[in-house]
Order: sequence, then C-alpha cells, then structure tokens
Amino acid sequence: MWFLLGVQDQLQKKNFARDCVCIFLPQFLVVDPVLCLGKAKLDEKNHEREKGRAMAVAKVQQLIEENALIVFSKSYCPYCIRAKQLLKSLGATGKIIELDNEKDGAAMQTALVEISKQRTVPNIFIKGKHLGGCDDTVAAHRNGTLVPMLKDAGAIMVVEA
Ligand SMILES: N[C@@H](CCC(=O)N[C@@H](CS)C(=O)NCC(=O)O)C(=O)O
Repeated sequence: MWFLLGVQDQLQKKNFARDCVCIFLPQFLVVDPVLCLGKAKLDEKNHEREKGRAMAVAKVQQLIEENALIVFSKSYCPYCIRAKQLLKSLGATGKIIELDNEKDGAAMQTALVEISKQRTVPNIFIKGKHLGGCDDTVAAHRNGTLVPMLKDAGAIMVVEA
C-alpha cells in the first residue's frame, strides 16, 4: 500500500527521505507506511545497539582506569588460568573479571576488541596500559619487565626494609 503525499518544501522532502521508505516524484512523494514503520523499528534497534556498545566501552574503560591490574578472563580458559597463576605467584593483586560469569560478558569482550584490538582472553592491563594475553605476560616475565611494571602500578606491595 503506497500513499501519495504532496511535498511542500525541500526540508520536508529531506526529513521524509531520512525517516521513511519513499519514492520522489517531481511534485509528490510516494510513501509506504508499512515499510516506514519497519525502518523506524530498525533505526530504534540500531540506536539501542549503539547505546549498549557505548555503555560497555565506558564500563570496561572505567574498570581499566580504576584498577592497577585487571585481568579479563574466562573461568574455563587454560591460558587465563596460566596467566592468573603466574601473577599470583609473583604476589600481584588485582581485579579479575570472569567474562563467562558476567551477564554483559559478551558486550564487554566486544568492547575489549575496540579498546585493545584483542578478542582473546586473558586480556590484561597494568596501570591502564594494555599488556596483552597469556603469552605476552609470560614473555614480559621472562624479559624481566613484568615485576617492575606491577610494582610501579602498585599491584605488588613493595616492603621497605
Ligand atoms: N595466545 C593467546 C591465546 C588465548 C586464547 O586462545 N584464548 C581463548 C580462550 S582459551 C579465547 O579467547 N578464545 C576466544 C573466546 O573465548 O572468545 C594468549 O596467550 O593469551
């Protein structure tokens, strides 16, 4: 079902083109209200999706900023277990988020891709800086940079003698 609408000015024409599925004739606009409704619903869905994405990015960014050491992990992931064990063995303390136990874990993981360009877990940050995954953590330990980084972040307590 199509409606034929008279279009008075260019602005009206522009707004219709943005909000509706329509065909322009020289003096008229042909509008399908069913398709218009479908497009409005799709626009709303995209808007909600974008809102959810932005919220997840903000949440993850805040977690990274607020914690000297943070490990985004999955409880069953062997690489995560290895990285957490290594950090624990060094006496490091920090926040661990098991994404598989969080209701917005999938959204957080997508946000992590945006923030760090890394999809896999573990995804580790020290003092707001992206360290990487398990391999990167092990490599940093082997080349002697991990402990100083953790100390500088305050994630390992330094006891003055
Ligand atoms: N080389 C990576 C391997 C990490 C990895 O493959 N993790 C798996 C879980 S065990 C993963 O994130 N898979 C994708 C997913 O769970 O979405 C590292 O050292 O961290």
